[in-house]
Amino acid sequence: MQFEKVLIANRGEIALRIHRACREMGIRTVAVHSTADNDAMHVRLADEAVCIGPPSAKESYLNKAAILSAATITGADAIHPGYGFLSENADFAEMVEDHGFTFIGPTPEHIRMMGDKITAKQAALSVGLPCVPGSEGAIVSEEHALSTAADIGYPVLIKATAGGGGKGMKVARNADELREAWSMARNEAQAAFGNPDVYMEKYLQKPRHIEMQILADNFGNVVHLGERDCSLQRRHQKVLEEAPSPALNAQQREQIGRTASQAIHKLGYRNAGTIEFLFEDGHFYFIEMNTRLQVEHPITEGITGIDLVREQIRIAQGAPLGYTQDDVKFQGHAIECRVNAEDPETFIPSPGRIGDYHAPGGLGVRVDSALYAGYRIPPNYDSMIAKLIVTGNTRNEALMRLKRALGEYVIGGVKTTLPLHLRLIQEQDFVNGDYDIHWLEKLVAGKN
Ligand code: MV4
Repeated sequence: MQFEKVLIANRGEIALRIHRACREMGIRTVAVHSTADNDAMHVRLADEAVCIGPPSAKESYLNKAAILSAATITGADAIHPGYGFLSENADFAEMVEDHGFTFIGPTPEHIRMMGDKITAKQAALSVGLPCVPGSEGAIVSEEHALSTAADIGYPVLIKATAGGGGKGMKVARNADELREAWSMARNEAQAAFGNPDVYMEKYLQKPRHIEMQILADNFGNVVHLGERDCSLQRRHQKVLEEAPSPALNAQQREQIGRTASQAIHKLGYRNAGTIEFLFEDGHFYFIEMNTRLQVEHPITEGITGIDLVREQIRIAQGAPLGYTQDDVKFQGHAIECRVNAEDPETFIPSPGRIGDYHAPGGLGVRVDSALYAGYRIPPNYDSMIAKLIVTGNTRNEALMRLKRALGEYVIGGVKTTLPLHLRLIQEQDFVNGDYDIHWLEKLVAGKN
């Protein structure tokens, strides 16, 4: 089925990204927006726009009924959820389909399976993905916690099954710490997610975060689009991502790509997805799977030339992939900097009116942003205001280009994390590709 009209259930740069793919495919677009976003660029660019509620995300971009109503009154064929908001909400995906629209993404069953980190890990194990040693399912008692830790060895990590993204994790280095960590993790998980279930893994001390992008159609065809290294994070927020990972050799890359594709095939998964691994001492360990388009998808587009949103839409329309793994050619290196409206030292959000605005350009430079001069960044949403993506034939070329492009970027009127990026890319460890998941945290704290 060819879509004539797609509703974009998101805002900001990702709403523009989806709109652009639709436009190039001859598909009309419907924007939805809160009253805080009346002047937002995604509203201006779309063919139609529907106001779905007040500024608070809960009453607008998370308002399932309002979004479904907007799809109904505009006669949309399909809904693209973007990332964040309702993108990994299985109930929403189900409602979308129940109302006769196509959800541009995986099935509600796969979203649900991967949303619960215990069932995700059980599924991963069942399809041959290497996992971090740990509990088989939930930890049901303090005694169970202690006996499991004795089996796998300290340090251990307690994670919330409803968590993900680092919320509700507790490290324990001995039995005393574990007794405390177990009850604290349960209480926090109950408070944060309404689900107290936790599980346990061996705590890996210095891993990198490497994730595999995959695409799967409805006919069992699966390709992987290589890995992204997302180790540069602060408080579980990614700051800079690159592809390929400077830490992998060709054989490791080939092996994890094949393993990931086979797993996705066995799961019967469809559409775009990302398998997250920790990588330490030459070994991969599955941690989670993301069932959405990710913020950092442009670096994968940069090294493969494949338009991920276009592929998501084609797959949702029921088209076969039309190419095999051998047809996917990897070329060069890509780096993405997330630019946030935040103080670069304290990371306190800095919403407000954009004054001067000048985005960099030139060969190998891409800026995904919904900013414009005079735009007022509302205080109600995520502080990411732009992504600067550069590509080069080599990592060094990409780095030089990134430095050049960061220097050109002018965003007046608000504080941004551009200075943090300029500093980060001058660091010798970063230039050498020598970093783990804790490196940026230490740099920001002045401890490197
Ligand atoms: C881990 C880990 C060490 N060992 N699991 C944090 C976010 C969530 N997605 C998984 N996380 C981690 N899981 C084991 N067994 C360390 C982290 C972690 C982390 C992972 C990726 C990127 C940044 C991180 C920062 C702190 C901790």
